[in-house]
Amino acid sequence: MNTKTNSEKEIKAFMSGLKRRNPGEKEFHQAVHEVVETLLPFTAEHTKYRDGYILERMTEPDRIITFRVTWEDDAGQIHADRAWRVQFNNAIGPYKGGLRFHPTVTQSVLKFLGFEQVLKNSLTGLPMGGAKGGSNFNPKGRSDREIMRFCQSMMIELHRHIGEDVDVPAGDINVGAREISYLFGTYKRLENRFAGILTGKGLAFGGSLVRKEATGYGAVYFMQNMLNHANDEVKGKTALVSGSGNVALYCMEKLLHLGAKVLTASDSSGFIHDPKGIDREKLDWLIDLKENRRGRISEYAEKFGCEFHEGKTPWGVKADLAFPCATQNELHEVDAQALVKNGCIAIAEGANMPSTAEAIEVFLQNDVLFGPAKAANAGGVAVSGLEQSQNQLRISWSREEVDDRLKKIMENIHSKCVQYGTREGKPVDYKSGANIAGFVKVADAMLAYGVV
Ligand code: NDP
Ligand code: 2IT
Repeated sequence: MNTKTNSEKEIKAFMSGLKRRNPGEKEFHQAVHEVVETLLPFTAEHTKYRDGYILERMTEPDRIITFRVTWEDDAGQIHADRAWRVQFNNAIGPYKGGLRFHPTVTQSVLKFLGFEQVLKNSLTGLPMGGAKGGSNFNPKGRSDREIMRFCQSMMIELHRHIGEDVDVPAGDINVGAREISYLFGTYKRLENRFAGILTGKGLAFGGSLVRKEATGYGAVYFMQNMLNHANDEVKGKTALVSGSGNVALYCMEKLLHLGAKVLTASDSSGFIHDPKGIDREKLDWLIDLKENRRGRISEYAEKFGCEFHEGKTPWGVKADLAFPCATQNELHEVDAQALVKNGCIAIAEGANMPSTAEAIEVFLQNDVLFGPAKAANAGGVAVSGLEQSQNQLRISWSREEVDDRLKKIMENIHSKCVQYGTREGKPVDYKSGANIAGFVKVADAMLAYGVV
């Protein structure tokens, strides 16, 4: 039997065990499958990891905390939502990862995100373990006071599970500056201590410059590294961006800084296509719309006279680069085929697991440079790590200092992917490179600890 068939059998056996232990958790299965596909062949060659049962141990979270969040809306109606914190792995540092508020949040979604976070955080080179949390609470249409009461109630339980040396949550979908502030204010009252137990904080109370921009900027820096490595550049390229939240907006900003033209933006209702490009003035308007007025993307089309495509994603538009920055599984096989057909040369994933497994296969088969989420969007958590360092030292670095560090971290992540993902006569396989490089550091720490 050849090696390929051998490893295919092993992958199948591994996945059937994982599915049996985690029934119905399809997002978690998807995230693990994408990783073991690369890692089982690798551990077959580096047998200390296989003999140490590392992959089996790494795909089982350290613990999952589930709790009820009870809160009262403005009309006096009581609600009971469900929340989780999945503390996945702290082999190389305290747990670290965001909190998501969205009706699609399930234990499976948080396990996929927590698992990815372990490898992503390892890639940053900073001492951070991986975790994820959140709630199926739907904040859409809720008043500030309702959001505040929800966050306060959530922290009443969460505070006993976090700490600067234990677990440091941050934002994710629908958890931004406003929510982090409410959560932090409640923690401070409950514990009577001022400490860096959350990142993404306001600048007045321990936040870091560039944290808000870091994920989007980082994704563009990663793209720049991929293109430079292939003797190309971002300047002069056209780009598709999906989403219009934290990651998407600052991805667009950095694309403008580097001289690219951004053609699209979206939200869950559809996408806008602006063939003239989203310039600085339009982006400022969009940032205000999304960060302050909490409006819908269709308003952009009305304001600037371009097309709004209801219920659609932007992947059918012709462009050189694509940045999926909204959510998981937002880019399917047919979308990948459309991108390839239209001459797209590179993808950097700003969101977590935005491309389906089939879509990734299309990119790799067609020699499109593919920057996977755990590498391309690691800039956000990396600057969270820098926020933690600043908090511990009780100092604040300048914007330039943080941005320089972010650039260097993204460069290092790119180099590690190249180290493990270089293929003879083909473009770098960033997917495999990121999986192996992220894995090795965590796995070595786990081996060193013995059987625990
Ligand atoms: P935001 O809440 O700021 O923005 C999310 C954007 O995606 C919104 O435009 C939202 O539209 C859209 N969106 C959300 N869910 C869906 C859906 N089911 N279908 C279509 N569109 C959707 O979140 P972030 O920008 O922070 O996060 C975006 C992605 O980036 C997520 O995958 C997140 O995990 C990832 N990420 C975030 C980091 C961070 O630092 N914030 C770091 C690394 C990764 P609408 O408003 O209509 O819901
Ligand atoms: O997915 C992610 O990396 C984040 N949401 C950011 C996590 C963090 O701790 O900053």
